[in-house]
Amino acid sequence: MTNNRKVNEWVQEWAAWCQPDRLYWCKGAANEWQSLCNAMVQHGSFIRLNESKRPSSFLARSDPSDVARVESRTFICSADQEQCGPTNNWHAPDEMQQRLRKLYQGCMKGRTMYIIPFSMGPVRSPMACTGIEITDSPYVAVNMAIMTRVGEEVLQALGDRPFIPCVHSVGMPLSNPAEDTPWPCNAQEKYIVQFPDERMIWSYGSGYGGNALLGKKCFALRIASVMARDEGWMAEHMLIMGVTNPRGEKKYFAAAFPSACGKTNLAMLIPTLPGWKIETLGDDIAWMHFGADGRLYAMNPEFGFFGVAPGTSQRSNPNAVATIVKNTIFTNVALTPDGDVWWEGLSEEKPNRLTSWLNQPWTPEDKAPAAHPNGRFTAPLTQCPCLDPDWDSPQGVPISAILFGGRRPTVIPLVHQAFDWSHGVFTGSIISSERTAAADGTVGMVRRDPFAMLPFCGYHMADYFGHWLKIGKQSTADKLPKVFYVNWFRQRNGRWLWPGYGENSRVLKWVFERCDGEDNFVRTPIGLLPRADKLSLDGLNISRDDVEELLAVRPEQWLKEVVDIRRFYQIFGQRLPNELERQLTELEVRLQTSG
Ligand code: O2Y
Ligand code: MN
Repeated sequence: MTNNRKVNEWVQEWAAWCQPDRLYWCKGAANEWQSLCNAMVQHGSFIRLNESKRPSSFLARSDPSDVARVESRTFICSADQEQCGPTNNWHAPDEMQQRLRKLYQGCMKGRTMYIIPFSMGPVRSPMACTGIEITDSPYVAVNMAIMTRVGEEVLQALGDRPFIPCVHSVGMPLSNPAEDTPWPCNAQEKYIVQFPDERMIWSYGSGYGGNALLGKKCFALRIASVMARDEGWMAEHMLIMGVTNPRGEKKYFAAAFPSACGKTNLAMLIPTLPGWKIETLGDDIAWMHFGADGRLYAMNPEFGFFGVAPGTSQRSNPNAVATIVKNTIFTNVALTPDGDVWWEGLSEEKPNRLTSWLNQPWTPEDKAPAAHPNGRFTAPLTQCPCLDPDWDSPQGVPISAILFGGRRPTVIPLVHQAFDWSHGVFTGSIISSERTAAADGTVGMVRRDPFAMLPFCGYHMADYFGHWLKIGKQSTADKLPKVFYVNWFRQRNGRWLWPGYGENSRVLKWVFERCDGEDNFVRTPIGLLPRADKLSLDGLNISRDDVEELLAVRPEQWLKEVVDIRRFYQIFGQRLPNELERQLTELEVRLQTSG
């Protein structure tokens, strides 16, 4: 209970409607987390991992039908359908509320309702916002306690101010506790619903990740993007990192890449370049506000990592491996005979005998993977060995560079810089990835994911482009972050041209030096590219030919790209800002008149 009358009334109203057997107010203490986890072990929802190998850590296996975010069941219910835009699913808010109210009635029978007061951002930071999630899932309660700042202090700091109400149910009421399953969910009906006008979130039927941990994509991106539009700040799908050069000079970068393009790896990168250092502030979400000095300051609203396990290894991301050594919840990965976890890519050699994420005996001969490709770890930020000293700063950190990127085997060079902010907004609006391997016959298809926000923007994407352009008018060019576009994934005949991982520090160095205004570039029709002698390649086994290809800008390929962008922009109709149309035409003219 709290002194905030609105909170109490809201909780009582929902308790009366959902009819849980009991209420539990989460206080956020370490012993509370342990006892909730113990109770889940007792119940069969968690397996405690071998204490001597992975202290205080647990494995959960989801229902096989509930393994990822479901975009088809994600809705933006704005009163005005036009506000939702062509890239989101819209539904009329009244009708959606009626439909969901019916589903929520009695949905928590036989269960506990957990009330989770949480802060996105450091409690009492001027950039932080408070949410309260009610849920009938203890899995959600213990994951939220890692991913956000939870507890009594949050309610005290809230006082009698408003909060973002977040309602979640797995949608499986119990008439008899013996009917429960380790991972309750509703196989028939799933809804992940944002109401941007009321600034509230209702989720039903799924217990997994972004569908259920409502502070993450639902609040910190979809609802926060609407708040940011209305209040003049930015809620972005971006990592935040500190970059220090050998002279000890430090800058902060933010970077947006579509889901599953290696943001966590970049955020925790160990540079191969001597004397350079990377420190992590966040791997997924950045909230950015202007400071009094006219610079953009970024803060990670989250408190933990919800990272993809498969592919995470000592080679790909040693800092992530060190982060998850204790106090970690693993979901949908494999279990080793000695009570530890394993997933594809963790080690080159596959263990002889495992229990798969489907709780089946598994051997290396099995065709299906032992871990689900979207298997996850939930681990505290504070356990990251390369955590930035300012990770918890209430004012955030000043951003010098924004990096956009995607997976493009051709056309897009390793790195280029936008001419200015508006051109940078154009580059963000055309982020794309190309399928290089797919079972569904879409290989070679370019998918646009503007600002990596396509599934996460809570309003009309064309208005969101307009918001970015407006942000650029709120400060001056010398104070705004410089904008870059990177592509680690360029190929020739199916062979990667760039080694990636720690070697990406070479590109970060060029970006750093660009921020200092160094004369290290050549001007091309698409932007500023590294002068070949100014990209540090010492000690890298790469041919001149490959470097040339990595930095090649081919007007004939780019003119085809222009056609594709023009087709993509058509979905926004008249609402597309004229400035982006102008940027596209100017690019076309520069390409036509080049060389
Ligand atoms: O499948 C899920 O629910 C997880 S989605 C996710 C989790 C952490 C960071 N990013 C993402 C994403 O989809 O971008
Ligand atoms: Mn993400």
